[in-house]
Amino acid sequence: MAKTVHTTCAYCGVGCGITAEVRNPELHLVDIQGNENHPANFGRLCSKGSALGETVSLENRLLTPVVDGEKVNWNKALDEVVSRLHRTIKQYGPDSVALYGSGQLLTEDYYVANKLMKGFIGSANIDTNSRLCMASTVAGHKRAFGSDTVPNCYEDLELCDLLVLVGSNTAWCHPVLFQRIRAAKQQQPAMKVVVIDPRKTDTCDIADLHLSIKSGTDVALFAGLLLDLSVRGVMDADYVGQHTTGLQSALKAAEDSVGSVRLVAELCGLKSTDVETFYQWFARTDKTVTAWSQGVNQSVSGTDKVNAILNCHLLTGRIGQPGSGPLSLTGQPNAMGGREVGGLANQLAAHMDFSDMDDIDRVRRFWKAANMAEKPGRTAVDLFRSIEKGDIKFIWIMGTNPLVSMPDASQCIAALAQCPTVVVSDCIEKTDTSAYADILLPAAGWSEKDGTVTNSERRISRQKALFPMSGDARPDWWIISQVAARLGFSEAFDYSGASQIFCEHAALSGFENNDSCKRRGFDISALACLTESDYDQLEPVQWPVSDSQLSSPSGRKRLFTDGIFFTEDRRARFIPTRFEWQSNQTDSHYPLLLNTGRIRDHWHTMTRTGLSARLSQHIDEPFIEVHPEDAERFSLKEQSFCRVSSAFGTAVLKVRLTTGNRQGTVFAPMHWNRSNSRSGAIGSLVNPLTDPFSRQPDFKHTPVKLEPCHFNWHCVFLTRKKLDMQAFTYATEIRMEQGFRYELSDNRSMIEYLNPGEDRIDYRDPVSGVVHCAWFDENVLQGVLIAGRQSVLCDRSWLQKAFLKREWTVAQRWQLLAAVASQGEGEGKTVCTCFGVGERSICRAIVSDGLTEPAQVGIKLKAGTHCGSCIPEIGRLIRSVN
Ligand SMILES: Nc1nc2c(c(=O)[nH]1)N[C@H]1C(S)=C(S)[C@@H](COP(=O)(O)OP(=O)(O)OC[C@H]3O[C@@H](n4cnc5c(=O)[nH]c(N)nc54)[C@H](O)[C@@H]3O)O[C@H]1N2
Ligand SMILES: Nc1nc2c(c(=O)[nH]1)N[C@H]1C(S)=C(S)[C@@H](COP(=O)(O)OP(=O)(O)OC[C@H]3O[C@@H](n4cnc5c(=O)[nH]c(N)nc54)[C@H](O)[C@@H]3O)O[C@H]1N2
Ligand code: SF4
Ligand SMILES: [Mo]
Repeated sequence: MAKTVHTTCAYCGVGCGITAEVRNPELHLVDIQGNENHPANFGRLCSKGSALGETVSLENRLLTPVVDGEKVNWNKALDEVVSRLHRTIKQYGPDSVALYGSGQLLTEDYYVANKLMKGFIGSANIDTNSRLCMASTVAGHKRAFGSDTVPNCYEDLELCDLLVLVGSNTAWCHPVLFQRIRAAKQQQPAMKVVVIDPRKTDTCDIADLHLSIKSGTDVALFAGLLLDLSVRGVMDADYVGQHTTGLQSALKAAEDSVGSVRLVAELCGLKSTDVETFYQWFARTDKTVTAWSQGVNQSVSGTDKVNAILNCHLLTGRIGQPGSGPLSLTGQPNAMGGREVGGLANQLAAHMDFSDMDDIDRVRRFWKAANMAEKPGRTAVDLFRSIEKGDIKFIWIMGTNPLVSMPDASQCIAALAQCPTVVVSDCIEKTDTSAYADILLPAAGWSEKDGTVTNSERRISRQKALFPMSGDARPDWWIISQVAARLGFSEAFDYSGASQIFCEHAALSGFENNDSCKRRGFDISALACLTESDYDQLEPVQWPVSDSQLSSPSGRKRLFTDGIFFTEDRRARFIPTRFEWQSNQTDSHYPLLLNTGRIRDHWHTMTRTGLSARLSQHIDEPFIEVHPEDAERFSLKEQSFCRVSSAFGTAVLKVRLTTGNRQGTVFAPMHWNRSNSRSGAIGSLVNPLTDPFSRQPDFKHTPVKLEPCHFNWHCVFLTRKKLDMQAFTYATEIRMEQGFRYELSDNRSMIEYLNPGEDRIDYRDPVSGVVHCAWFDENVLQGVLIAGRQSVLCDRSWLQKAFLKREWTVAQRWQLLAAVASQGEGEGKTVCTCFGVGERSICRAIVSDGLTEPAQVGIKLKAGTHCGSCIPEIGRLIRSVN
């Protein structure tokens, strides 16, 4: 009998509810469906969520602790962590120790990690990958509202009449919200969507206006909007008068730096008429939601971008109202939970700060802290610099893969290589970061863990275990508590389970949180006394959840509806934002700007989505998107190789031409790394500048140069066994259902490194250098190799499917050797991941049946009818074919 478990998706900050049917817990067999009752998704899931069942195998799992390369038991591993920690603190003090965590830890893990560092080790050197993700929004919210509080909720994306999406590729990165928006727009065609992004992404599929803004200039656009609204007299004067301060200086700053619509258009590289249209729509639409993500946050002016947006909402009183307000779209499943526990180095805990001695004292008393930190710690980029300088001698990395995801990643590699102690807690054994670990600790992963996460609309949901923990893997909170106990703090870390930690966190949120102290926004004290079974049955709820006057016992959709904020005078602040260039600029050496970000079917550094064959087919190799005119300037062609270099590092990537990018800007995905690609990791190129307020890195803005790069040997190699790619200059590993595909290129034939089997059929042409080769074991296909001096053109998806086939006739072997699919068999590149429908099948159907709408393609082939993420791409195929 299958067991049904209601849990939450492992991936993005939408926080979709999942109904999992566990078919076999030992074999990790599970069917994943969207939970129809979960208020984030109402049954929907995207391609990544739907494929979760394919990523919970034991492949590449870290299942035992490892110390200095030796597998050991937990006792030994924990003793080693503690003795090295002790030694470091004794010799160099608590600030020589750091913890680098993640928005993918559960709230309970995060709470315990923060408590150990700030309350018991006595250093605030605990930062997290949320610094790379949400720090600018946190800083912007705090400057404007006095607290890091998201005022609005998902429903507002459906209720609004104007939706402004700034620096957000919602279609690929928050796909279920994108589906909700699309459905709302279909119901209410008058609703307008504006997309502000230098790239024409799939999100533009629903855009009425796309502002292809010059990278990094959003402050000018929104400062201009503030000015324009005030000139038009579109201002809620009562609201501004009663609930805000600082308007005049914000207007003055806007006037000084942007002045007129014409100047805004010039600064932002936009048409004046488009800017005018956007300003008009914003001015006349009361129900306006502005939602943003990394195009705003990951910038040297990220915090100012956030405040420039918030200023416009404050001026119009559009905050926390149905269908109107600002809504930051968080990235990770628990980035918000991390903000709530205070997991950033400049936060203390539960919306309390180091800037307030009363807060420090309050947390000290609540935790009965032995060594309370009293000042902020080091933030991510600074932290890795301090490791290299030798100021930090012990780092514990938990739930993040910084050697791929940090800017100037080569610097981070150098730092870890010489750090005396590197501890890594991960559920995956081989990652770019784990390669530098002295101690590896096996963490339980999604599907084995139990706890809570908070999504972008402040909704706390339960994540639950589907299977027993594998091998020696343990939850992160357990690992941290064991270390704490061995350090002598057993009383404060004597947790029996996640629910006990959650209750303590909830109690801290309500501790001395009333009007006689400074009231704090984050208050879930009504959940402080949950029993274990209450906790197990906890329904998704939006904080605050408290019995006190400000909140309500069953949570709240919207905040600041009454115009009361968390600043001392209870008024929101307008923040003067001036447009100034602070990023690195292009010059004759590095004439183009590198923008980096995400693709539809992969998650970050691919440690989990890279395990799914289905998710690996939509975009199978690292690439660089280049505008055709830039390509011509630098002698590049579609699918040619390109060396991309910045002042910090180099990558070799395949070119994809697109007119969607602004000229002068190129885009590369962040996902590929040294474990699955020889030259596709982009982190080493990204400049390490950070925003002065939030210290969030400028991931979207690095000057680079492009040079053509030629290889005279190319090969596609499909095999059931993993290949060591070290010998190759260009190599990418792609997961297929029955093994791996490798795309290889070099300057000489590398066939000697590839190992065809004995039972082999060969075709070799010494004149052209072409080699085709397939080998079998008892008539079961083991490998295929196709190499030559030109890049290999063949249908990869068809070759991959050949590995599923059992019996091979002689004729079929020949057909395989020729690598030519017979008519009607070739699917081409996967477009619809859910049903495995390829580009060629879709084009054939469009032509043969004269299809003109994605919905018709759906009826014919099912493509686009499950998660809907591929609908924009199907639309593009229809337009290109017809
Ligand atoms: N498929 C998938 N989904 C994910 C993730 C994933 O790895 N894969 N990760 C999750 C996480 S942690 C995060 S943080 C989110 C990120 O979600 P998004 O922020 O939506 O994703 P990105 O691709 O990083 O960047 C968004 C867009 O910002 C644009 N941009 C760049 N510079 C500027 C600028 O100066 N101004 C403006 N207005 N736009 C600019 C880029 O062109 C890009 O299209 O996605 C989450 N969802
Ligand atoms: N160039 C460029 N770089 C970027 C960005 C960008 O836009 N461009 N975006 C930045 C952003 S917004 C983000 S959020 C980061 C993300 O970057 P990372 O956090 O480095 O990426 P992940 O691959 O999600 O890493 C999570 C790690 O935790 C492991 N893991 C998963 N679950 C658990 C668990 O329960 N416990 C433990 N201990 N480990 C676990 C995974 O196997 C994986 O190794 O990347 C940043 N880097
Ligand atoms: S949108 Fe996709 S990745 Fe994000 S939570 Fe929902 S199913 Fe998971
Ligand atoms: Mo993120």
